[in-house]
Amino acid sequence: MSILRVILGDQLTDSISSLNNCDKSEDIILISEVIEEATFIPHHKKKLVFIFSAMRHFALDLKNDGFNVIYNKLNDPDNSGSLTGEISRLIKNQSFEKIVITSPSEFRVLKEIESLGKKINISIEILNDDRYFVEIEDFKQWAFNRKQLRMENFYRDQRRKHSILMNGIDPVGGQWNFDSDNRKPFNSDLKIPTPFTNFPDQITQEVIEMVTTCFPEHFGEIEPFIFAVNRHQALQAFKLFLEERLLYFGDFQDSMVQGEPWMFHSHISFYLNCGLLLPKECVYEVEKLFFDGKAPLNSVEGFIRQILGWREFLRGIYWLKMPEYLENNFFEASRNLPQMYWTGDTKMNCLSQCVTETKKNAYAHHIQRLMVLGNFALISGIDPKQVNHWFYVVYADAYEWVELPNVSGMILFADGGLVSSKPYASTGSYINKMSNYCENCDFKVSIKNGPEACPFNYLYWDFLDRNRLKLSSNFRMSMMYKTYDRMDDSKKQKIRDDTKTFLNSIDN
Ligand code: FAD
Ligand code: DLZ
Ligand code: SF4
Repeated sequence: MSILRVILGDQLTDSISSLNNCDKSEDIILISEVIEEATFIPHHKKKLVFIFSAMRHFALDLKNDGFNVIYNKLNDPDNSGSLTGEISRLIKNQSFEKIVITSPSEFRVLKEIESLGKKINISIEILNDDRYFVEIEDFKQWAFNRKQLRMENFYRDQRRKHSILMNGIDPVGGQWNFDSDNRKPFNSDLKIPTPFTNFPDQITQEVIEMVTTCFPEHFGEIEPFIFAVNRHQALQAFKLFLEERLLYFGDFQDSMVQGEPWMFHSHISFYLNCGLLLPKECVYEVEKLFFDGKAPLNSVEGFIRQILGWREFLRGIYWLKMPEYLENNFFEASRNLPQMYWTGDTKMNCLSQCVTETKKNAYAHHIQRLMVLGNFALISGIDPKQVNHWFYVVYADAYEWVELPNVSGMILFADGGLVSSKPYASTGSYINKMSNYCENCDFKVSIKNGPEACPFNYLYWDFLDRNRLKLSSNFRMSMMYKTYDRMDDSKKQKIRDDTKTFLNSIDN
């Protein structure tokens, strides 16, 4: 009897474990577009176009390769609307020996599949997702009995284990981490290359029409749609990064430039997260370029750390701590997310730029997410659930397993320090150092108080003051508390007053 092999929208690779030993003459592959996955979180329109188009292209590639694929489109009249509904619909009419699926990347979907398994008479085999460097069980063992879970220790262990950028037992270049070389402010003489651009083919155009009709209320702009939508194109996009951007990736990793959303980043997170690219191939390719003398170590190490280090570490944290991780709110923050996160309508130029670019591209690079959008949400005390919702909605690379630990762990410190040793909070001076946003802002980054002052400047100190009980024992914060304590009372009062006035103004 044949096996039913289910492939989800973020498992779009023919090396996915659910296709292992697939009998092309017997087995059936099921891929389904469903309204539930598109709306349980109202994804950015561009993300919807990307996922549905990539799913359709992948199904076509499998068919051309001789697999038996059943592809259910979103607007098929019999579509049940949910992933488990589509599996149930098929097994009603056809007998299978068993169902095989690679473990879903999100807790919610895993639980749905497990609960379907309890209701039906066919067994469901849930296989490990072996696209990652680290299996979930191995992460749990690594974490077991450790006092602190730190990315840097995890990353070094993975470098040793997989022998990546190693010289025997030592890291290549004598250092594990070249971050101190990777904080150069942008040099305006440099030309930033144009991003990989793929024009929509007929399949993508049909999807664009469908998304425009079915999801008019969703956030974001569809056009221009330039993403790769199949493996071949995603490999081209990655190659372009290696040829044109990797050289400066490290140097300008933390820079932000007005009107330059793509900088020297790779723009491959969408492809990695849905399966069009594989993390291992990207890491090994970049490592090879270093050993061949074709790429500098600070760029290569920085890039590899993001994937082998941060990406794998945060996935481990997600599976270690779900579902409780959803409830974290260390600072008991409760402010509503201001409307400007949706509209970009604010006099704060840095925020306005980052939101506007996010709306247009379904992308913002890391430092925009961390030090502008994240930093503001942290220091103004916005409810973590609302911040998570926003970050989940707006980016084409957003999946809960990677979005949630970045937001609740890295930016909001809502997990009380599981992911970060201290909150990534800063005044406007960091944004001014790493960007040219302040040159075009109505606020003045050099002014600390009053209506002209950069809001980050007082919000930062008010955040420290408000959360003294929770933060002052953190030795990495002690310098900042000493600085605050040296301020006279009238200065402290100004900080409180400015914060109150400003936050009231954005609430209204
Ligand atoms: P590059 O800068 O070129 O980095 C290369 C790759 O490293 C990325 O493609 C990505 O796969 C990986 N990477 C880098 N940083 C991280 C990180 N912190 N966590 C996990 N992987 C990382 N990344 C997502 O893939 N999905 C998300 O939903 C997401 N949400 C985020 C939310 C916040 C608040 C923050 C601060 C970061 C978030 N990130 C997320 C991480 C990071 O910002 C994006 O992976 C990166 O901006 C994607 O662009 P890129 O491909 O050009 O990355
Ligand atoms: C993101 C997404 C969207 C928008 N739509 C679908 C879909 O219709 N069918 C599907 O199989 N997957 C979709 N996905 C990706 C899933 O949300 C993703 O596979 C789960 O989040 C993994 O747990
Ligand atoms: Fe942002 Fe402040 Fe600079 Fe304006 S002055 S761009 S609000 S950091």
